[in-house]
Amino acid sequence: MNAARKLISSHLVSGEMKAGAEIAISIDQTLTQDATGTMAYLEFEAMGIPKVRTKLSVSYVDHNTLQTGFENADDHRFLRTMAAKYGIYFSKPGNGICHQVHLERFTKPGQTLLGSDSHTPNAGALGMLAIGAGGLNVALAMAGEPFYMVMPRVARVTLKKKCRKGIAAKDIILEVLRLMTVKGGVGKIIEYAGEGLKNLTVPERATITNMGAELGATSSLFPSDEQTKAFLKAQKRGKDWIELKPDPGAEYDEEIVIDLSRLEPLAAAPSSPDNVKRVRDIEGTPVGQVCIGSCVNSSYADLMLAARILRGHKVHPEVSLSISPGSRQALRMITENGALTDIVSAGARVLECSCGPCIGMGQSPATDTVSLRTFNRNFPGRSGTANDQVFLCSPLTAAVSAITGKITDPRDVIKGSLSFTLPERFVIDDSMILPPSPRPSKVIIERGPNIKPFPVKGALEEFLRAKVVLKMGDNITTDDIMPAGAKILPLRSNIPAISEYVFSKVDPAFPSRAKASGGGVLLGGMNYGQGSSREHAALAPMYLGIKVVFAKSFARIHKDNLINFGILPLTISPEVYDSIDQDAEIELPSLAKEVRESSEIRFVEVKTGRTHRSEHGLTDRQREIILAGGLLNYVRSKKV
Ligand code: MIC
Ligand code: SF4
Repeated sequence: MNAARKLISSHLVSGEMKAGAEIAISIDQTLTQDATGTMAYLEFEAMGIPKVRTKLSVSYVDHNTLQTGFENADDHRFLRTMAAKYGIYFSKPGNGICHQVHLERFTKPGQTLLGSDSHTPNAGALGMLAIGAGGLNVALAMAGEPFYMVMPRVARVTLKKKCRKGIAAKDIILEVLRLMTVKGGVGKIIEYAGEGLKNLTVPERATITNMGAELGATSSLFPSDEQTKAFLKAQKRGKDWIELKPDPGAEYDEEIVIDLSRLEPLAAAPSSPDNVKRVRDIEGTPVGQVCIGSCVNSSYADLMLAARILRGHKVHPEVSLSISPGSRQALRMITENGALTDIVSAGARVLECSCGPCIGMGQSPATDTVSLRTFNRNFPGRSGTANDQVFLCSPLTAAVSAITGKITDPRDVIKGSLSFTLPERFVIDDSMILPPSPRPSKVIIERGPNIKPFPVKGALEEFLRAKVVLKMGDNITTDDIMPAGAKILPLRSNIPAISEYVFSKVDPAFPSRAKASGGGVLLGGMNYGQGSSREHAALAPMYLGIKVVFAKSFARIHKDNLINFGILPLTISPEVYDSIDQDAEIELPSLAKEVRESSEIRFVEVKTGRTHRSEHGLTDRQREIILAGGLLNYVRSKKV
């Protein structure tokens, strides 16, 4: 068995481990972050369970940390009291980004983790089966329910030899993205193997597993080996180590081989993480902003690399450089060893330990300027600036370019070796991680006026007549559907208010059109709903009356979120996609009956009278969820 199958088999609750079949696995740990967490905890609360039933659940505050009104602070207080009451650890705002802190303090090889954030597979760096999901799925896992998913195929990425000077882990995952594209990982776990592993430290591995989310992969995984042991020991968690490796001769569904010694510095050009170019081919492009941080590249190791490069230099006069450390541990360590002085002396703007610019919480770039970021996503407008030009690269490329003012190949600047070894002991201070209350019955949940109950849909319609309210192209992201940023994110606990921003970057009139036509259906291309796990991208359209999404194909997490909130995802052929226009009226004459009895759903275009076919591809369980009008209704009917 390969390592991924070992982890699945040791947690298998039901189903057959055959690629494509539905399986259920038990979940040991959960994590939530504030932007998805408030909904997840409202959903958990609605289940009426007194205490989480996982081995460990942690609630982080890292996204909505910019407090420009009462909303975010209210949410933080709600999350703190919920955690105290229900047996959950609470990581306070300022303690760091969920994935970085979880890696440092909680990730355990051999266990499973379900997180309400798409980059949860970051923890795969430590030999954990870590999966991103919608908040409702995480709420159910906290209630002790297994997690249902399609049994993934396992792809092996074999890393040969060793990276040369100036090449970083980010270049490895950008190479995988170049080879596989943003759709290439759908339905797969990416398992890393090969001699190249022995030189890759856990933080470097985390850069790679983190950005597996951009491949659309279910998860990414490294074996648990000597590097893992060393990292855990340095975090004073040596006893959490167990070995996890594939059996000799283990089988994989597909394989990619990468010769690390031939890698070049790479960057993802605007506006997709798979639009990968050699830095050599874009060097000289003037840069207005450089941002170092985000969960993919904000570890102590990343900050040290940036600090080594910046030491004794000044940031270019026309560049704004910002650094957001991934955790308070990383920040404290660079403070104590003086690296922060190098960063500050160079002229960097030091931000708090949070997601920050990665989710448009400040630092939006100036009009028509290039922003070079060490982040994982450069979807259009995600930075907060319309028509932005965001390039994604390694901390090495970012730091050298901040000095030169233009995209620069780090190999031309870095003299001598930058390598340093990870410390034998990280600074350990968990005082910003609050344990659950010893007297939960005494804890009162504090809810501000921004926290509104979540909407619930009724059972699936037997007959539907609806308008195609929006037709879209391929690779529509959940950032397109439900944008984030400093203005909209504070409304994550208030579905009626946030629904006014659905598709606001693509078509600002969408919410009013949807409401005027009494809801309707959506039409998307390939890989519809890639990116973030935000269930708001399903909940808010559901609130506006969207009943069905037709698309050529769907991204995994978003498809699950649509089903969870009773919106039917239907797959159509490219020909059918081409023949239907926006504003077309359609009828689904026997909707619920066909969902119940068949895998094919017919629909009629009212104007032409033409009948088309679509497939729902739902498992029996998903079929029942859709018929019930969503997962909460289904769970209630089953009295889980
Ligand atoms: C993101 O990177 O897009 C986010 C913000 O972390 C999301 C979660 C969210 O939308 O709250 C994710 O990756 O799932
Ligand atoms: Fe936060 Fe960005 Fe990571 Fe999402 S990708 S968790 S917004 S740092």
